[in-house]
Amino acid sequence: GGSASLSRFRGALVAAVLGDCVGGEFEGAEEVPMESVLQHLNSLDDETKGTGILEYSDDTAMARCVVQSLLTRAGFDEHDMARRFAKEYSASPGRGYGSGVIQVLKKLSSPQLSDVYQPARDQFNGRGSFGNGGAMRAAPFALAFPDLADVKRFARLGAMLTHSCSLGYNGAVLQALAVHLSLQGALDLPQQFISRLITEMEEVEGDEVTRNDARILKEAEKPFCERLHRIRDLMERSKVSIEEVISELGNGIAALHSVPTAIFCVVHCLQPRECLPENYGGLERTIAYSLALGGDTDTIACMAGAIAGAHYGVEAIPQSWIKCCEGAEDADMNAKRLHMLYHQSSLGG
Ligand code: F2R
Ligand code: MG
Ligand code: MG
Repeated sequence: GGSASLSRFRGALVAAVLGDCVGGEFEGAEEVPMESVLQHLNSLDDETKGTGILEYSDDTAMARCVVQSLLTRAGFDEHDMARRFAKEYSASPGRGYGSGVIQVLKKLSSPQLSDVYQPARDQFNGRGSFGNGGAMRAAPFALAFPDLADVKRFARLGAMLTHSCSLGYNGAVLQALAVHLSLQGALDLPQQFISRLITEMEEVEGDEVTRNDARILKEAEKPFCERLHRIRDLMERSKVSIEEVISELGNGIAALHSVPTAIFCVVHCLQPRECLPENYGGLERTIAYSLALGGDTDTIACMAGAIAGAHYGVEAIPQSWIKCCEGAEDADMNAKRLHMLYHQSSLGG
């Protein structure tokens, strides 16, 4: 489809859910042979194997709250979004949430709470979380707001409801920016796509708070920019092993060790790769490659899925995969609603 087409919206939201559902199988695994990944994905095609429904985890549970809040309020409302996170957690606490964020979600359910950002600020002795929980649910901000400045502003605020460390919320901004650019067709020129992300993140990471957090955590002055430069270096190499990707970019639960990794998975899989089946299209390659990295596979595949889905569109997703994943059909319906909201806003509403 063309720039910001309905197919791209549906692709982004549905492929994010698929990444979460199929990635759950390997979350936390240190090594994941590609053979095991392909076996898992092939079993989704084979109705006789009766894989059953793959359940979504916290990644999708929270993204659904973001979507519902943005649609119901026709924009960002921090109180409404916080209330939805708390309600969702109390209804389904077993979705595999991060061990720290649970405290925030419990506090957010208190009717006495006036500042909805305070529980997140109290995390980790006041340092705030740098986990990828803000980034894993950031894609819907790119699907609700056509304006780049809005995407940055609201992805940041939405993440800050649980993640007050700049290395957490800036990861959410980067993920939302990647989906925003991909929706516009920017992945047709992958080098320029990364350069644009660097330009935007130079500004995002240019503040005193980021510099301070980076210094305390012994990271580069602009940590996400530095990782984007590493992606550019990896893209220039003719061969890159999975071990090198893990050592350069990471596969962990921190936003810094997973958002750039998800972006790399997408750009790396724009072309056919030796380690992946020839009959796979780009979206299937991206999901398979994300799982083969091991570590935080549900979240990396979810974030890579959103960016790749926005590029390839919903037609690139195998129907058999959609049928196996809890919440995929809901995501498809919600993508249509977000598409309407986005195009209403771009008319100046
Ligand atoms: N939690 C998981 N997976 C682990 C086990 C799940 C398993 N399926 C099960 O059911 O047992 N996955 C989900 O968590 C990630 C998102 O986490 P989020 O929302 O960022 O949580 P949190 O607790 O804020 O941060 C995660 C961990 O990072 C470390 N951390 C964060 N900030 C820190 C800081 N300032 N100082 C020290 N450590 C910090 C802590 O270990 C946190 O617990 C996704 O993968 C999602 O799928
Ligand atoms: Mg999860
Ligand atoms: Mg995860």
